[in-house]
Amino acid sequence: MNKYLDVAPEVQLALEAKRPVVALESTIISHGMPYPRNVETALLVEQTIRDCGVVPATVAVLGGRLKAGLSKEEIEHLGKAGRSVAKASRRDLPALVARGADGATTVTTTMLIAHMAGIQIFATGGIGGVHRGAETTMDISADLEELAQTPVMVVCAGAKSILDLGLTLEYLETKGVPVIGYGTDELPAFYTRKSGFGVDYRADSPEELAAMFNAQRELGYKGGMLVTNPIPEAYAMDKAVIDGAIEQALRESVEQGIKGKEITPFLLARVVELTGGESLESNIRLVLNNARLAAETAKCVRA
Ligand code: PSU
Ligand code: MN
Repeated sequence: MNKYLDVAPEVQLALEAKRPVVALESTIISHGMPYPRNVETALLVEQTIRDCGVVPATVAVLGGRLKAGLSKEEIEHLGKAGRSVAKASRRDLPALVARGADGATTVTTTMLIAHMAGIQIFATGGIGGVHRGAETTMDISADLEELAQTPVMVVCAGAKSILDLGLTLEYLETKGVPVIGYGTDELPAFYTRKSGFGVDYRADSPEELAAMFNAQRELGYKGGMLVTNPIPEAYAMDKAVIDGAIEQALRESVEQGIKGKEITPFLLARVVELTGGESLESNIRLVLNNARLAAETAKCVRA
């Protein structure tokens, strides 16, 4: 066990008994949604996982400790702190740990800490990827590198078109990360069910997803697997509405000179504002949908 890691007792008991656990990230709480919906959603996601008979482990850095499994109070603290909490990617952990500081974990650091704790499955909303214009900015999310080197299954709703989805898929292919569509041959685009880009493989049940992941582990791969689960039809957004909001948010980010780690949180928040909160409802629904799929899959994955 890493000396900086604290695994919550409930999570530790489940892991020791080889019962299923699903990890959850905390940047989605602090930087991905406004308070208090972020806290309500984080708790509802945990409850959804429990209702499937699986133990949730929300991940964060608190007082310099890497936490796998948070209390309600700790989730409330991160939700209230919002964007004032550090967004913690791989390069941030050494300083946060050394300083005893707090950090909200991205997909990258949630995978990293989940793996340290022995958790194999992680559910979230969307992942980071290759940004539009990356051929000049070199803005490529560390999430893709983590998928290349850490053996955790990430269940998401695809990627938002704030990213270049085609280049994101190319990057994942180069890194040898399998991209699986759940019940679809097409990469979902987060708010909408289709992107126009194909996935590598399709799986139609949690058992099938787990079989692919078990095989990947037993082949000795070091990297992870990306499962893309389309938003339920009833909550999908109108493509023209969401595309318009994303285009405007991207224009404003350029005009305002937003850079580095601020770009993704800026775009996420602007898209919510520009759609008058409609995108927030979709976002919550798709996260719950991913939590359910991750929990059902975790039950079939070999411990
Ligand atoms: N994309 C989303 N929602 C999110 C994020 C990305 O649709 O909440 C968050 C995740 O925590 C992800 C991080 O890991 O942003 C990626 O940030 P960056 O692009 O700076 O790597
Ligand atoms: Mn970036």
